[in-house]
Amino acid sequence: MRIDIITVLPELLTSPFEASILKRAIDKGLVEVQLHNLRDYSTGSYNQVDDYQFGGGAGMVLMIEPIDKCISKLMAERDYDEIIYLTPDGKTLNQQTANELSLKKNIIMLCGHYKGVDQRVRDKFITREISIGDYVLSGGELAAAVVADSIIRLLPGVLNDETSALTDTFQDNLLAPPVYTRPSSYKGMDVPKVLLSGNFPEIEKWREAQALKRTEERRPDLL
Ligand code: 6GU
Repeated sequence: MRIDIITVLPELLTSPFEASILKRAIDKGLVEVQLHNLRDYSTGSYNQVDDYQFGGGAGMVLMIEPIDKCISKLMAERDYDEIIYLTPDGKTLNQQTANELSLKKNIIMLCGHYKGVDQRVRDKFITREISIGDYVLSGGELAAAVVADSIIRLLPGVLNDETSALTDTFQDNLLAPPVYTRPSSYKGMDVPKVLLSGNFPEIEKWREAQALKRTEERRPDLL
């Protein structure tokens, strides 16, 4: 898979891909992530990528021309399955969308900024608009990192234990059960006995019951 991210703040998007699971996925060649600085595609005199909105009103709008130049250059190099615009008025990201996107080959992500992008960019290029929740961020960069992380960890070979994404919270619309590690007793706090029993059918039954209980208590909307 290849992910191209178009942004006015590439420096906000370097560290997420330079550590831990995402770095390993890139090092193993399972995914390629390329950052594109929109300013490199500006046309005007002083690297301009945004301008005042027609009709008046506060806030700058990302201009169509640099975005068109950047996206058109990428599209001339390969076919893209999705061109995603990160925006608080998009569809809220969930595990199903992450699963779907993890099956794609080439994806462009465009990070919004200020008041957003010229609507004509959305009309002409964008295949999907994604938000990461009902709150406002300063720009789409952190959202792009979240979406990329949710996709990349699902690619075959990225997680150590291939099955572990299958037991994630949300993969079956249930929250994950509690987990424990050594010591089995700490300052009077004991690990549930069943987990130490070695009785795997019983352990599985306990985990399912705990997952259901947790979901009923915390996220009844998922049931
Ligand atoms: Cl994708 N962008 C911005 N600016 N704010 C957000 C968001 C995206 N998702 C939630 N809040």
